[in-house]
Formats: sequence, C-alpha cells, structure tokens
Amino acid sequence: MSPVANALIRPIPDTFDRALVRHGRPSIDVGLARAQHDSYRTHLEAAGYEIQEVPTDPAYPDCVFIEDTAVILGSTAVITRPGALSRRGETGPVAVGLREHLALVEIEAPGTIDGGDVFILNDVVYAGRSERTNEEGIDQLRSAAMAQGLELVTVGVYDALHLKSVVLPVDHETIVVTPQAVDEAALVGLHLVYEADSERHRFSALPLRDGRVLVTASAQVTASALEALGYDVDPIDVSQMQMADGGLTCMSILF
Ligand code: CIR
Repeated sequence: MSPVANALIRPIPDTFDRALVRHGRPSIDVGLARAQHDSYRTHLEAAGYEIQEVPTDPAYPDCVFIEDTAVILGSTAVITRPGALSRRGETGPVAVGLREHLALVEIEAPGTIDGGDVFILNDVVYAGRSERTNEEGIDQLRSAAMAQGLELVTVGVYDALHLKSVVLPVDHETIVVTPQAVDEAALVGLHLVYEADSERHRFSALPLRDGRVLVTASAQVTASALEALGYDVDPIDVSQMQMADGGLTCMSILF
C-alpha cells in the first residue's frame, strides 16, 4: 500500500450546473453529479483513504474540482492561484484543511497554477503550461519543488484544459496520453500508452493506494488496453463531472 492515506474532497455545490466549460453549454444534472461524487468517495474509502471534507460553497460552482487549489510536494502544500478568475476564492478553505497536516507555500500574482496541470513521478514534478498555468506560476512551483529536492519539467499543453486532462499517470513509470495534445518530448523516460482515438478526451485515471486504478467508464477501449497490460482497473461513471471538463484526479487531493 502507498503511504499516501488522506483524501481531501469537496462536495458538489447546488450551482454545479454553472461550472466553467470550454465548449458549449451542457445540461449538467446536479443530482446525478452528487450520486457520482458519492460513488467516487466510496471508491476512495474502499481503497483505504481517510476522507476529510472541505465544506462546499455555492459561490464557487467548480469547487468540487479541489485538486486545482493545491499541489502537494513532500511535506509542503503549495496553495495555488487558479488561472480562472471565478475560481480564485476556492483556495482559502482548502488551505485551512491542509495546514493541520503540512507546511504551506502560496503562489503569488502574477503567477497562476491549477493543480490539474501538475503531477509528480520519481522525484520529477511535471508542470503543464496551459491556458490556466503560466510561466510565473511554474517558476514559483519550481522553487518550492527544489526546496523538497525535486526537479521540475515544463510540458506544453496544446489541446486540453489541463496537463492531467490528457496525461494520466497510472503508476510510477506509465502514463496514458491523448495523442497530439501535449509536448511529448518533455515526457522522455516515461512509458507512454495512448488513449484510443475513438475515446479522445474521455479517459481519466487515478491510481489508488491499494494498487487498483480508477478509470472513467466512458473510455472502455483504453481501459481494456490497460487491463491487458496487467493493471487492475476499476471503472466509475463520472459523466456529469466530465461535462464540466473534470476527470478523476481533480476531485481529490491525496497526501
Ligand atoms: C474548470 O474549468 O476549471 C472546471 N470546470 C474543470 C476543472 C477540472 N480540473 C481538473 O481536471 N483538475
């Protein structure tokens, strides 16, 4: 089992149907979203995580996507400065939840970072340069990473909201990548598995501490490819969060 044992989550607010979306205006069913979020919570509990809930806030329709508000680097939580103006106020209550466990560092203006643009594998912090995360934010994250003995690699994101919309680690060396969505040269040394073309932008994954990999039920071809490689995949339907451009990593902060 991984030593990561805590999961910070934030329930769906009543205003979730007004969450930010990149394209169009999908009709999100808030009740169904809540049921799907409950199922997500149950999967985390079954894998052995201690759940800590940050109160939801209807002033922030996107607050369920708690991952974007903090990045855990060793013993430090980097409190982000989200790229979307409407999400800036989400960080305060998350910082309160994290400060009882970890030292805090804050990203300062003009830097912006969304946690969905960051993952860490083998002492390397991969940071996506995206529509939400800018160069100043990445520079500040690099300083925090170096203080923890980690190096940072910047990855250009071309066709996605966040790095983790299109690059999903499934273990310490393997990532599932959406073709032609990021600068793959920055991912050298990692084992790449490609998302099926027929499921473009539908796959998401979250490796759990019990060794299973939670995967989106909407990407069965990609999930089957992982299963064939020996991964123990656990499908979950999060269609309503996907309508709001969310995936599986974004609904928790694991530490
Ligand atoms: C947003 O546009 O900010 C939200 N609707 C979706 C955020 C998803 N976050 C993530 O994948 N880390």
